[in-house]
Amino acid sequence: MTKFPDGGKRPAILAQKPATTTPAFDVAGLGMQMALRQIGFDARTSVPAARPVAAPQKPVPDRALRHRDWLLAVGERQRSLSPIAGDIPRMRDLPGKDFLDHFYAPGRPVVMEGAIADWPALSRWTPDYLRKAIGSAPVECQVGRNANPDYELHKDTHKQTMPFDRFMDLIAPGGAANDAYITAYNSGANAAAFAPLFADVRPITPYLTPANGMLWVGPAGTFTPLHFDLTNNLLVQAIGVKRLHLVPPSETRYLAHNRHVFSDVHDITSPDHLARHPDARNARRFEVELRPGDMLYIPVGWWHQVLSLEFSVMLTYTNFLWPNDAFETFPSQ
Ligand SMILES: O=C(O)CCC(=O)C(=O)O
Repeated sequence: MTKFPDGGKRPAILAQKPATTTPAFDVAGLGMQMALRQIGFDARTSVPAARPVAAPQKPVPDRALRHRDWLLAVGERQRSLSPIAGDIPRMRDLPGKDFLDHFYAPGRPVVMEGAIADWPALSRWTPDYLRKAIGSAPVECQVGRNANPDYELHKDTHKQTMPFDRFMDLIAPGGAANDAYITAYNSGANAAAFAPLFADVRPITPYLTPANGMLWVGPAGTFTPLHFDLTNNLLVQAIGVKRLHLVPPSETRYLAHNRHVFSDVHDITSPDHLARHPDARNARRFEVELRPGDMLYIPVGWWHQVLSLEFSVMLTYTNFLWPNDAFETFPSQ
């Protein structure tokens, strides 16, 4: 913890990469906070309602689009000057107010290390425990993904329902790898089967309203290709390690974005994919390892791809304390 001149305690920022020395947590600067106080602004009491997002009535001219891309590129380069604004920091004990001010509202990702260290799930959710708790209750999962390079775009065609213990047999070591995965997309159908597991989790009160998360269960080797979400998302890692690559929305022009929320560059780390989409080499990207107990905030519009390095159980949440309705105005055409 870093003690600040106003007596407030703020969490220390942790190094994203061991080689980088990171400064004490001075987000947005005390100077800015003092200036805001001088004009009577107190973030603790004033969280303004989100302004509506209006779609333009006429097509946006090419010139305006070129200016927009220029401005996005300049902004990203400017952010890269700062290890806080321009990186994905790893934090501990991040109060809700600091999360809102420095990450949720500005739309910057952050890892919150050890944020769910007190959840019984972390020690309990072994494959054996899950088999006992859920048994042969029917669960919906995504299956047959190996046969279709666009398994995420066509996710409806990969839905299948089977007893949970059969799913666990399917993904046992040496088994399905990326072929079978229980994802958030299946969570509506799986609420009853997974209900016993929610005795092992705790509410995340600084950031979320009370609601169950959406469960992702899969073996080492599941891969979710490069895409962005239409909501702000909180990824909460209970079991296993996942490796994510994130790309800021400002880099979209490099990512062959032709279909819905997906990039034609499925894997931005793959030499083959980069050879097919050489522009993607120019995109600024960040690697994040999410370990048991960690949470990652991914703001709406941030590209990400996710690889499970081990058997993994993760939850995702979108029920933030603050507005999260960007999907309502997404221009899908
Ligand atoms: O963990 C995964 O495989 C994908 C998670 C993800 O992309 C998401 O929640 O948007």
